[in-house]
Amino acid sequence: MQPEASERLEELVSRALEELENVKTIEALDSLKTRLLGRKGLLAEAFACLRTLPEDRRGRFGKQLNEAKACMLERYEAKKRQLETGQNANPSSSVLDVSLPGPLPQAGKAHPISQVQDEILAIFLQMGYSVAKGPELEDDYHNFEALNIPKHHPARDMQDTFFVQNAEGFLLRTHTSPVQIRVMERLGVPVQVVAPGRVYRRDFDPTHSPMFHQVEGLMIDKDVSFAGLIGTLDFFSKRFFGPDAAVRFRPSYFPFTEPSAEVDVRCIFCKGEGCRVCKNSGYLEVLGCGMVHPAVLEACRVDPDEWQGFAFGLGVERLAMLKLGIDDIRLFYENHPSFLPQF
Ligand code: 2NL
Repeated sequence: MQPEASERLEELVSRALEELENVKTIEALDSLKTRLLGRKGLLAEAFACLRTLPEDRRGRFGKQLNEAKACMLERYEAKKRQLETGQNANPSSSVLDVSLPGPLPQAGKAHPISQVQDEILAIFLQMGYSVAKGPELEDDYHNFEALNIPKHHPARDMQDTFFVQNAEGFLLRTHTSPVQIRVMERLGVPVQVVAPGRVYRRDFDPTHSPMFHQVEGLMIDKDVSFAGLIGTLDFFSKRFFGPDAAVRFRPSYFPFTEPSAEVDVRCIFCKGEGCRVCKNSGYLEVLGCGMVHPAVLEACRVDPDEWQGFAFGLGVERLAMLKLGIDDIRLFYENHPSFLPQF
């Protein structure tokens, strides 16, 4: 008889449990299982000892063997579940499953103003326009003088300007028209461009921001007419607001165009019935336009007897607010994480 059989079994179980605990892969776990619990495994050897024991001790040792087997099997099953669900990073916890996908990082996308600006540009690109860019820091000549707005002309008060301190004659552009002046200076005519970008005016309330975005368009060629302007902006409005959009031209004044017009689109909210957004007029003012003033052509060394053209300017924020149903321009600049993903 072996008095130490029971102690040896205890040692076997404790080593086995330790090995089961430390095993890292399902393959290793299964080969460990064979070594411990297989037909020729360590436990089977211990069972074989049973016959060598005196009869009066077999019962107790047999019970101990069965408990050892159950204990190892239970640890084996638990470890197997753990490895299969990838819980090995924290073996003491069966609650944490590190293989579960975490919260997805929020994907970035274009700002709603960029989205609307791109949408506007895409419509004009389809009509054959090219995109032109230019500096936001401009000089008095390109922002005003060349656009038929001489010094001390009251039209300069129409758009309160940010002047650059200690840099006489420099300012933040109040519109993107100077970009088109530069295009005509550099490339001459004919020309068909849209100029998107930031512009700056001293104005701040729920519908005005000191910085906003404009898209201006310019088409100069021989035989360009007001009819072409109407057709262009009607096409644009229907593409942008939908096929039901109807435009209306009202006489207006800009120093750089003659004749000038303001373009309204039939209210997209009430379909012209009259509502809060259109202040019961049934129409929404969306852009300004006109035939390019001969003085502007002359400033760019273009002969107005030979060439004519039209130009238009629209505010991206204004169109975005109408299209997206937003009533406060400041929402675009606060970049609140609950505002941006809605678009
Ligand atoms: C408005 C009105 C307008 C233009 C912009 C333009 C540019 C050149 C020559 C002549 Cl280079 N005109 N631009 C013309 C008419 C209106 O904008 O209310 N924009 C928000």
